[in-house]
Parts: sequence; C-alpha cells; structure tokens
Amino acid sequence: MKRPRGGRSPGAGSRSTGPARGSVLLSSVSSDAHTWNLVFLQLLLEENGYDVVNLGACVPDELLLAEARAHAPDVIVISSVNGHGRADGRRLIGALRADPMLRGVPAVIGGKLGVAGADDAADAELLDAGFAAVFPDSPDTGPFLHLVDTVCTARRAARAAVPVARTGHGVIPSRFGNGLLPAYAADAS
Ligand code: B12
Repeated sequence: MKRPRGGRSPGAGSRSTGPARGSVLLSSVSSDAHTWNLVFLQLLLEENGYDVVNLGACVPDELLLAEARAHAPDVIVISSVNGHGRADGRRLIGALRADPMLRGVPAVIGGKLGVAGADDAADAELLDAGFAAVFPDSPDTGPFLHLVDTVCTARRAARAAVPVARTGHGVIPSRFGNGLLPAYAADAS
C-alpha cells in the first residue's frame, strides 16, 4: 500500500486536471491492518482534486511524523476501522501536536474508531487532544470533503498572507505555524 512520495494512484483517472486543491497525507494508525478504507479515501480525495500520499496500514507513529515533515501536507487524514482508533489516535495526535514542525498542520480522524459504535464523549476527547475533526462511521462523505476544502482554502490563504523573511539569499516564506481553524465537530447526520 505504501506509495512513492507525491505519487498518484494510476487508477484515479477521473481527477480533474489543473492545480491540486490541496495536499493530503493519508494514513492508518500503527495497529490497524485494514486497507480498503484507505483506498476508498484516497480515490475520494483524488477524484475531488487533491494530491494524496497514502502511507497505508500499520504505520508506526514515528514513520507518520517523518513522512509528514517530508511532505508538509495541508491536512493529515487518519483512518482506522479495527476498533483501536481512539486509543491509537490519542497517542498519535499527542505526538503530532508536540512536534514543532507539525503542530500547525490540521489532522482529522475517522472510521470505526471504537468497538462499541458511536461515542460522542470519546470523540470530544479526540478533539480536545488536538484533532481538528472526528468523523464517525458514515456513508456521507459531504462533511469530510467540506472540512478538507475549508482547511486547504484557509491554509492557502494563510500561506499567501504569511510574512516572508528577506535574507541575502532571497525570500523564504514560512510553511508552518499559520492560523489553525477552530476545532470542527463533524456532523454525521
Ligand atoms: C475486510 C475486513 C478485514 C480484512 C482486511 C483486508 C484489507 N486488505 O483491508 C482482514 C481479514 C485482514 C481483517 C482483519 C481484522 N479485522 Co476486519 N473487517 C473487514 C470487513 C469485513 C470489511 C472492511 C472493508 O474493507 N470495508 C470497505 C471499506 C471501503 O469501508 P470501511 O472500512 O467500512 O470504511 C468506511 C467508513 O468507515 C469510512 N471511513 C473509514 N475511515 C475513515 C476516515 C475518515 C476521515 C472518514 C471521513 C471516513 C472514514 O469510509 C469508508 C467508506 O464508507 C469489516 C466488516 C465490515 N463489513 O465493515 C471488518 C472489521 C472492520 N474488522 C474488524 C476486526 C475486529 C478485525 C480484526 C481485529 C479481527 C481479528 N481479531 O484479527 C483484524 C484486524 C487486525 C488489525 N491489526 O487491524 C471489525 C472492527 C470492529 C470495530 N471497529 O468495532 C469489523 C468491523 C468486523 C466486525 N463487525 O467486527 N478485516
């Protein structure tokens, strides 16, 4: 499942041409071996105009952080369906928010996150821990795509507005630390 950096899946033919609407780092969590959820999300995002790097299943936290630093995505999308997503997600978002290069990159999580179905209180804890949104298991992709669009649009605008450092070597825009969106509780209804 692990794909070359920055590559697109050969099958995602219906993606519109032109500049990407944003870049997404897609991954599962360290314990989760399921892959079709990731394939589904990759195709969904690519067909909606985003560049996607899909890290695949059973991704150790350190690898995910290293790939996120390397790719500097607009948004990190975490998917888990094996029932350990909340536990893995809490640990992972702690590591992401503690990393100086990544703490400004919005991350969302979704899927079948626990073994007992929907749990609003547990989802609220994930938001408190630092996820920008938590998506319960649902066939409705609208709220997710809306959030990804909002995040990518905001980050593009922040990049355009960000003060640049003028040095003897030219102009160096900062890629990180731009304004984060307020926490967004996804409405599955
Ligand atoms: C196929 C399958 C497997 C295959 C996976 C093969 C592969 N290459 O992926 C195998 C046999 C390997 C497997 C293993 C296991 N599985 Co399994 N598996 C399934 C099964 C039957 C289908 C999953 C699937 O591919 N669905 C198709 C994809 C496209 O859909 P999806 O995964 O449901 O994801 C959708 C949504 O959740 C959502 N979504 C997912 N992530 C995200 C993220 C975001 C941001 C958003 C917006 C949306 C979103 O989008 C998708 C499309 O709607 C499901 C049961 C079922 N019918 O769902 C169980 C299921 C997921 N498995 C389950 C379990 C428990 C396991 C095992 C732990 C079993 C075991 N004891 O060993 C292991 C996992 C071990 C591990 N380390 O992870 C449970 C999880 C229980 C839970 N969460 O409450 C399920 C639900 C079965 C069940 N009813 O108990 N499994």
